Amino acid sequence: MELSDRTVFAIIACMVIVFGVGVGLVEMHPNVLAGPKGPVNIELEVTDRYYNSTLGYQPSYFVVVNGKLTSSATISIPDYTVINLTIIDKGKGYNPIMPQFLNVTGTTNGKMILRNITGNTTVVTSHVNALGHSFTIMKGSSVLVNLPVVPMHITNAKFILHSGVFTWQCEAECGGHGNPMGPPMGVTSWMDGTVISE
Ligand SMILES: [Cu+2]
Repeated sequence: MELSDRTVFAIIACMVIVFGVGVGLVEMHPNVLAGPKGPVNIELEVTDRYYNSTLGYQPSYFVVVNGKLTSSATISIPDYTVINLTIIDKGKGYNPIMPQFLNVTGTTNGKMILRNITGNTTVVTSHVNALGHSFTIMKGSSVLVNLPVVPMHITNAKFILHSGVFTWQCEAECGGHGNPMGPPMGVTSWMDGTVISE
């Protein structure tokens, strides 16, 4: 069987493309081919802290490091790694939110584990009926990960991020004193910040 010039050209072109994609993947990140690393545990806590004399105490996200509450302004996580995220909401208040943020988005199994803070109820779910806050990771205007955070509950879910600088924010109307879209909504290290995945 003789292959026509055109067929030979097509085969060579395919080989070049496959080789190029392979090199591209390896150069992009070794874990793309090797599979994600992890899991790496990240723990967040939502609890009240003093905002100012007008608003008094308001809910705020913290990163828990060795049992201590630290700033949530920048949350650094390893890329291409399974992140095992736990969020404990010590607040008691429920807040309005756009309905899509009642859903779990972007986790490895599309679900999260929701445990009562006292540990006596645990459910695996992709939706809640009401929440206090959301932990929402955005790339521009698109949602990468959304976790509904329920008062007096512990939220736990796994997700993987590619390399990049993203934003995190709470989408609930949790602003204080008759201004639900006001502070601490949109305030860095309270209900808003950066996620660096590298
Ligand atoms: Cu909030």
